[in-house]
Amino acid sequence: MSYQPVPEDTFSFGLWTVGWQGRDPFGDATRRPLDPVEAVHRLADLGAYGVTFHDDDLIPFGSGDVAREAAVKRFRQALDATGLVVPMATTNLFTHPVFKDGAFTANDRDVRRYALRKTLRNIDLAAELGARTYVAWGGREGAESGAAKDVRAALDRMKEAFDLLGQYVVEQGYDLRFAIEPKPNEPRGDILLPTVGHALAFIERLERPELYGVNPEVGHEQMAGLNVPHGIAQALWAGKLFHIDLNGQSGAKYDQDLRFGAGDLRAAFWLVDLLETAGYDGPRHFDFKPPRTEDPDGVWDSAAGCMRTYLILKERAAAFRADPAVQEALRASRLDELARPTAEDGLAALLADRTAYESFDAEAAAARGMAFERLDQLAMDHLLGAR
Ligand SMILES: [Mn+2]
Repeated sequence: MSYQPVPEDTFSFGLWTVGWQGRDPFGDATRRPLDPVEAVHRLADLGAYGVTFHDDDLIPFGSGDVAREAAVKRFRQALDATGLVVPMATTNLFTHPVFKDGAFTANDRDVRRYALRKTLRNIDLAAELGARTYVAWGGREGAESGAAKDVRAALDRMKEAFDLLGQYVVEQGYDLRFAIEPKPNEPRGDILLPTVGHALAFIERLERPELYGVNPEVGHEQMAGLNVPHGIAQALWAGKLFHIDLNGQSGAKYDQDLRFGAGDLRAAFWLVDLLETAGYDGPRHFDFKPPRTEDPDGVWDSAAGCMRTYLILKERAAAFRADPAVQEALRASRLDELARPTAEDGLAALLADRTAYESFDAEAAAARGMAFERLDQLAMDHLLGAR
């Protein structure tokens, strides 16, 4: 197997990923700026199919209309030349100091109105470039101290913002859905909608819930100590996995944005297994940061590594599922029983069934082993290439 990515693999990258200059809270940039046009060409050469952007990645903050049109024109020419598509776009509502207290939930009303207009403007560009998903990461929607944010009022303002954005895409006739990206903390001490579960519950309070899903990021869930494949599975179960940010993270610490598969490799294996078997048909989008130790060659090695690891894990997961010993082990662990409804005979039949309670032998059932260790070792054997 060559593990050479092709456009059919639907791998996409943000301009801000390969374009990250390595500036962190303790150190200056270690790399020169990357021209978005060069990024498009290099990603196409590596086998990616799509490129995504924040408005400010493509059009520097504060650009006038002429500079804006020129930047978009060059970008569009690069897309046409390479065949790369723009599956998703998003708004930068966190870098400029005006967003220091957030955007849609900033205490200052004029900042909130500005944030909405900035987003609406980029939604027009996203639609123009053919994007089908608009991601919203509320990077600074949060607080460092208790009285600074009335969370219930802030959630009212968040709902107001998303309802207005939804009204706009409907009125414009855009074929665009929103994907809310949860993150528990960083850069704010605590961020609103911190996990997939919070975001899913929030979406159900919106006026047009069908327009909104989630964009979970591997590392963000792990920062909260959560099991990523479980969170993604619930999003899929709810029909809400509109997009995904793949990267790597080593446990609950700062947002590392490692290349995909670095960090928790087991979680990456189960995540690929899930995405490839559950019918997820969106882009495989990488939101990572090539470490600031890397020169430009290292940046492209890091990007290529994201895709290569995904393809290796996809092959290993498929081999795991196809292995007769695994299928037998899955039966021994009674996964087929879990797939069967608990009371398809109905409530009355359940109440009438004496074997369900009166004569149920709890001690015998308790004595049955689940055989999960044998099953998991088979997975490890496949992951490590030993089967
Ligand atoms: Mn991240």
